[in-house]
Amino acid sequence: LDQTAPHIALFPTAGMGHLMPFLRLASMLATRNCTITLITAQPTVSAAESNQLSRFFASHENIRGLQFQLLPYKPSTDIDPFFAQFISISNSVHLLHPLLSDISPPLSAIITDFTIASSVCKIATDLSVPTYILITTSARFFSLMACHSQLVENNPKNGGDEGIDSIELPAGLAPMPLSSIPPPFFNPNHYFSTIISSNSTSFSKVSGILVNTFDWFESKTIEVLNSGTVVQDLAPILPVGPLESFKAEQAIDLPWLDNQPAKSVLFISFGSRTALSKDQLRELGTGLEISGCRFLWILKGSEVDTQDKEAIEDILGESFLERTKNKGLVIKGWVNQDQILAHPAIGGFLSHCGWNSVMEAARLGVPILAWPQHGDQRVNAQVVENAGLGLWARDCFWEKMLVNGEEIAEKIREIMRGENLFKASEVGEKARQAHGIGGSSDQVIQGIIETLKK
Ligand code: BUP
Repeated sequence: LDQTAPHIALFPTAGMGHLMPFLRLASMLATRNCTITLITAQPTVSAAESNQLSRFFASHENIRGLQFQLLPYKPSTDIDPFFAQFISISNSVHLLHPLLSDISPPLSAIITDFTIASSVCKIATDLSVPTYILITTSARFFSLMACHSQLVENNPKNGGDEGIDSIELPAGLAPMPLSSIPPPFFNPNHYFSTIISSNSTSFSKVSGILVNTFDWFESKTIEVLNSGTVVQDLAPILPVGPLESFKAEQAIDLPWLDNQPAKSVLFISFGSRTALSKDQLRELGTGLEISGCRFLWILKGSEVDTQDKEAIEDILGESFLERTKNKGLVIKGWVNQDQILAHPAIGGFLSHCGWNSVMEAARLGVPILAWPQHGDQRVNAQVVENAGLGLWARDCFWEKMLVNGEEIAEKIREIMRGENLFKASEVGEKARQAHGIGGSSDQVIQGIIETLKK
């Protein structure tokens, strides 16, 4: 046993988009001989989270779980259940102090999700333990969060500046199209905004800000953030991505996919928390049919999986399934996305651009057809396009309420026509270099471990 090996506690919050990168980081640090405690807030919001946690602990006997029972919390207004969980965890976090003060061996650091960073930072300071944040979105979206208070103060919408189409960001950061910024960002009373404002104060107090991205992919943004000119005393930005999947991420068993030609299938998923309207789902079905393209579609009917009860045929219609049975497969429920993206039959990914999905596609060199919906997704879609990983058809996949099947078909054909339009395989090569031995992200992770060795 390495006596100097650090003991690191990781504390994710709610939603698979926040949980997955924490599990991947925990697994990776454990393979590098760190002692790992994973704090899990109970109860979880979705079944996907509790199932994933069970699988993770079953396959990582060396990682300790610390179940953290939350105090009851009833939000006064109707809010997103995942946001409610962020607040509930923050409200309960003081109860963590006694659980962590006695832990053995003593903690070397806590890595927390951004959404609870301020409260965790307070506890960690009391325990004399350094805090790190793991950011689960792009460095580009992080730069917006870092400048949140300045941007809200100078809110161009408040000033009535009609016609403004992009806003200036501080010191060397590229201007941001106003339409890419989610409207709740500018509303100081909205939970989206209060979660950012109450936690961004910790950016100057923590020892480092890990981001699931890699130098090559977002080099300019990372460089500017680390130049010290954006926010005073901003902790160092530490790109550690793309985080790799761990061995027990449920194997896929899809004989249909195994029988499809190489790079012929479009994979479709809008992530774990985004459900398109029923009308839009049907138009997407029409688009797939018109395109004639093979597809594997993970269908999601409601925001939280435990409420997702409707059968596939009730959403898309029996006749659609019958007509497309030789071309495509529609699945409801959890599948291992990372393994699907790694399958040789997959040639493109129609994605909402949740950041984990983007990093998985980057690591596996799969071109993305971006159809962002809300939150950070439009900013992420722009990063995808700038890096050459894919296409964001703004005019089509955005401006209108309902995108019709004809338009969707055209974009699907465009992305599936071939990699020569994009440089997805080059991106994959750069991503593999970054997390391979001696690569930029590998060096950052090794540097953090060395710093934490006693
Ligand atoms: Br759905 C689904 N299987 O069936 P994102 C998702 N995932 O492995 P989101 C599966 O969950 P936020 C499924 O590979 C990714 O690691 C997927 O995270 C995995 O989007 C993660 O892509 C989903 O960031 O989260 O769920 O919308 O809103 O937090 O970005």
